[in-house]
Amino acid sequence: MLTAEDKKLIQQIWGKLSGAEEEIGAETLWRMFHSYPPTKTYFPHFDLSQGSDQIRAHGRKVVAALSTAIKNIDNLSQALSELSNLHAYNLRVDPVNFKFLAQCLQVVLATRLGKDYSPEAHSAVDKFMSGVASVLAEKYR
Ligand code: ZNH
Repeated sequence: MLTAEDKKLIQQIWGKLSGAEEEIGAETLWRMFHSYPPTKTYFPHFDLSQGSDQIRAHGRKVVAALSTAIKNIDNLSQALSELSNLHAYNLRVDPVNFKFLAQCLQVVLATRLGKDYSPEAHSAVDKFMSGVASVLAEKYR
């Protein structure tokens, strides 16, 4: 699925984000809530205003989980197994939403990185996020 070149690009892109994880996560979530309002229904207990403490904290967690996934890119199922349980059994997030989050992350990365976000990097991140989404969705029945 991911080529060696894809993996390299993902690592490079991620390297450029270090220090900005919380901001990127928060921006991604905020975009998701506004571009795809039904996603808000999973967060009735959150203050969803832009830059709220809860959005920032959750954004940080989501990006940290993606960083873990990148470190274990050849073994996503195992690396994300607990998160997969959480999303399938506890949170029951409809898997369609994983695509929305991935979309919003792409937009945030493109806006921040500009030219550095080459079509090749876009494609690599797209494949990576699809891989993460399939793992997060693999326990659904
Ligand atoms: Zn999720 C949670 C990740 C998607 C919804 N998440 C969570 C967490 C993490 C994550 C890390 C935390 C956990 C703990 O704390 O332990 N996610 C993630 C990722 C992804 C996701 C990586 C992709 C890629 N989610 C998602 C979506 C949704 C969600 C799409 C919907 C829309 N999550 C969620 C919720 C929660 C979570 C609701 C819980 C929150 C709180 O805090 O409450």
